[in-house]
Order: sequence, then C-alpha cells, then structure tokens
Amino acid sequence: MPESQRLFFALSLPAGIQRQLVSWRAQAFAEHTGRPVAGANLHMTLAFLGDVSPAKQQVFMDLAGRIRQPRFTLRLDDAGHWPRPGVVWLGTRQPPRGLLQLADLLRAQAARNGCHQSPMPFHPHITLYRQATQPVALPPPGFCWTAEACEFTLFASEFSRGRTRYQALHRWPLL
Ligand code: 2AM
Repeated sequence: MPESQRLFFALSLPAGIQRQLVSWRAQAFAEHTGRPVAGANLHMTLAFLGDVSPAKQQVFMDLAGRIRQPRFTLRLDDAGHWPRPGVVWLGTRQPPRGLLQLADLLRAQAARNGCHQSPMPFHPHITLYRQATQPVALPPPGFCWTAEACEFTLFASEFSRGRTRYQALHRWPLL
C-alpha cells in the first residue's frame, strides 16, 4: 500500500535569496545560536498537514488547484526567538493581506479535512535556527529582505540519514 507522507503548504524562496539569507545569518547571529536550517530548506509554512495518505493528498491537490489568490510582496524585516520550540525566525512586521488570506484558506481546508491546526494565531515566519534554547542576541532592526510571492507549493518532508529534505510536489501560481 502506498505510504503516507508528511506534507505542508509553504512559500518557497528563490535560490538567490536563500543564499543571501545564509550569509546574512552567519553575520547577524552568534555562532552557537542553534542548528541552522539548510539554505535550500528555508521557507515560510502556510499550513502544516502532517502525515497524509495518497488519497487525501489528491484531495488537497484538487483544492489547491482551485485557489485564486493575488500575488504579494513579502518584506522580511522582523526577527525573533521562541525559546520553547527553540526556534529563531525571520518574519514580517506587517503581513500582507494576500499572505494572511492564502494561509487562512489553506489552514481552513486542512482543518476541514482532518488535519489538526494549531489554535495559536498564524504567525508567518521562516525558521532560521532550530534547537535554539538559550537566550539569543537578535540583530538590530533595520534589515529588510524582500521577495515576491508568485506561487505556493506543496512540500513533502523527508528525513533520512540524519537530514531533513523538503521535496516540492506541486506548485500553484498566485494571480
Ligand atoms: P517551523 O519551521 O516553525 O518549525 C515542515 O516541518 C514545516 O512545517 C516547518 O516549517 C515547521 O514549522 C512546520 N511544522 C512542523 N510541525 C508542525 C506542527 N505540528 N504544527 C505546525 N507547523 C509545523
């Protein structure tokens, strides 16, 4: 029987911005801040689905294919630390309406299809470090990365040989 996969919808970042963020991160944060997320894995989660069967995956693909949402510009001008999950993140002080609408839609579809959604409000972020449980010195405000969000992606998260890899299964355009 085909196996379930661990899935999530996310905004991917262009490879050029991933590379720039990796060099900025190395300068903006102390060396032992936590475990840095691999550059190719930097993304902004829109809705986490968890383990999904192939049949349910097809349901999500069909629903995603019907989404008509506008594209938007992401201004990444905020950073923070959540000590409890040990996450250092990059985010946005003013999430664009298009981002919030897209995430709301995907999260509502996930919930309706049996994927538990966190009751916490959606806080759009890109995880820069994991296992950051000690206090973290954050970079001073003033930085701002911008990225055009023209599409959203369904990713499968795979863990093998001690590494997490995100495989893009399908992408859908924003209008
Ligand atoms: P994070 O970066 O904030 O940890 C793939 O695992 C992506 O899904 C990650 O970006 C992760 O968010 C998010 N994720 C993992 N487990 C999750 C959960 N239980 N609830 C919500 N998001 C989760």
